[in-house]
Amino acid sequence: MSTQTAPNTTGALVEIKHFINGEFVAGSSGETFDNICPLNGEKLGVIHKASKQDVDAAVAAARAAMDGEWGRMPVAERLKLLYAVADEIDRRFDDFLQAEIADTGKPRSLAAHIDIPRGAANFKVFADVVKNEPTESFFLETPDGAGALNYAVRKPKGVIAVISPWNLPLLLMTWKVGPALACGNAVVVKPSEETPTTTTLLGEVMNAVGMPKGVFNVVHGHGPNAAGEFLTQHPDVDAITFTGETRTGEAIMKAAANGVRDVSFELGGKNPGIVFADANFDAAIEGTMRSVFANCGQVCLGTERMFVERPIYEKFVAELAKKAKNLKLGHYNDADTNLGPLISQEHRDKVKSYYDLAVSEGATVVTGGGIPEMGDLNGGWWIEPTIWTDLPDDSRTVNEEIFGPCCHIRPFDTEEEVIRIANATPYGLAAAVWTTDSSRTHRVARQLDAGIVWVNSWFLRDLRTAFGGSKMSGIGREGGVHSLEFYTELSNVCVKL
Ligand code: NAD
Ligand code: 6OD
Repeated sequence: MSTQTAPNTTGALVEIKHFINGEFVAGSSGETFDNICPLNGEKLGVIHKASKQDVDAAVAAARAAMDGEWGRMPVAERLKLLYAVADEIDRRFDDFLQAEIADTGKPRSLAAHIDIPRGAANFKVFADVVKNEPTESFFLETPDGAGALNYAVRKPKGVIAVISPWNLPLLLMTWKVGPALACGNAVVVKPSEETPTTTTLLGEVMNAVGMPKGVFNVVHGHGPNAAGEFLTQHPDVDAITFTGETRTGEAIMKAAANGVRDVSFELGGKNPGIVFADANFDAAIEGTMRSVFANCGQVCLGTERMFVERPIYEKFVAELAKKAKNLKLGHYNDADTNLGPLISQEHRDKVKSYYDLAVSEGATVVTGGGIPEMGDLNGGWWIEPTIWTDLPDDSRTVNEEIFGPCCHIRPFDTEEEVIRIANATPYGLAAAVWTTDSSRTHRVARQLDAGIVWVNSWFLRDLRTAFGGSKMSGIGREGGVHSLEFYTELSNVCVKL
């Protein structure tokens, strides 16, 4: 077996090791598990499992980096390293692309337009944010009448644990590592056990640009009673940033309570898409095709609950179904592939169980609902794009996050009604509203319980804006200066004059 960390372009099996203190190292226990390609179920290689001892070594390396050269490095020099990381990801674009599509099965065109460019942008944008951070100071009369100069110093928090999911592996991991490093922290990353390769490749990038040892570390393995839990429970981790399921967030929050560590959580969603009769119909259909089916529905911001105003309801259902039936499932290298497989057998079983549940809850299956025949690719985790109607508001299918290429479409009659049902969920991540009435835009958007409301678009991102969820969809906001709030500690200095 090849011990390379580079992606599987030759058909050779790849051994994914931990990256600790600037070196690729095998796990101390010698235990590994298989990395499987979701496209066809073939083995891509093996992944080392981190023991407690491996996690200790990674955290110790990060702490040493904070106490050493990295902790003392002038900001301008630190930011130069981040720009170099972005450039090196761009230079190795094809390696990252191949690694990401092999781990996830997603279409090459999707990863080439979204995942990999964002991997580089996440370093560049947050270096820019730190470079342009305004400085402020206040000269005030204090309450006792004496003058004082107050100013605040932003300091890195220290060692940050980054726990990331499998749906947009490089994008979501660098979305946290970029600002963490820009602010001067050191990180230990635990990528999803399903998608370890691009995070590992980033270790090669760090070495290539001369990043000091220990600033970026990676440990591999599963969550409970494994690498994820060893990391979040580690007493020398100062803060934890996590993207993943709400249930996992609850477990990590308990771990973070030991030692009162700060958390930033981006969790699950069951997001509404709302289409008013005055919307640009074609744009709403096009946008909904993306918000329901992009990445095979494995996007936390996806709109699994669609609400369409009654005058255009029948036409909308028919047109969306027509387009969904035309989606091409296939190999990531085929230029006309729209949808890849789901990430794993376990996830396919979960999504399929919701397809079956929908039927037992009384759904009309407008299209899909099954497992497609994929010929040579039958060993992969395929599922049909699916649309339901006629489910009751309290059915599990329309209340629980499925994370697959599916949606339920329900008609509505009034603005008040749709706002009420859209908000009737324990989640509060995102919403998409389609209307050409500008007053309605603002009236509806501000009443929706969501961290992000897109109007006449979906997943249109400006990385300087606040991103995060309310209710059970998360804690905190990241993006632009909001990331600085989490990745730094503000210390106020008060000088009596
Ligand atoms: P997951 O919660 O199963 O796993 C995410 C990560 O947490 C993985 O690295 C996993 O190994 C680790 N983990 C699991 N249990 C752990 C534990 N007890 N302690 C420490 N680490 C643990 O999520 P997933 O299945 O990888 O991702 C899909 C979920 O992520 C969906 O619910 C989706 O909505 C959510 N998500 C949210 C956002 C957002 O921005 N809000 C973005 C992407 C995905
Ligand atoms: O674009 C982002 O920064 C982001 N965090 C996207 C999340 C997508 C969820 O699947």
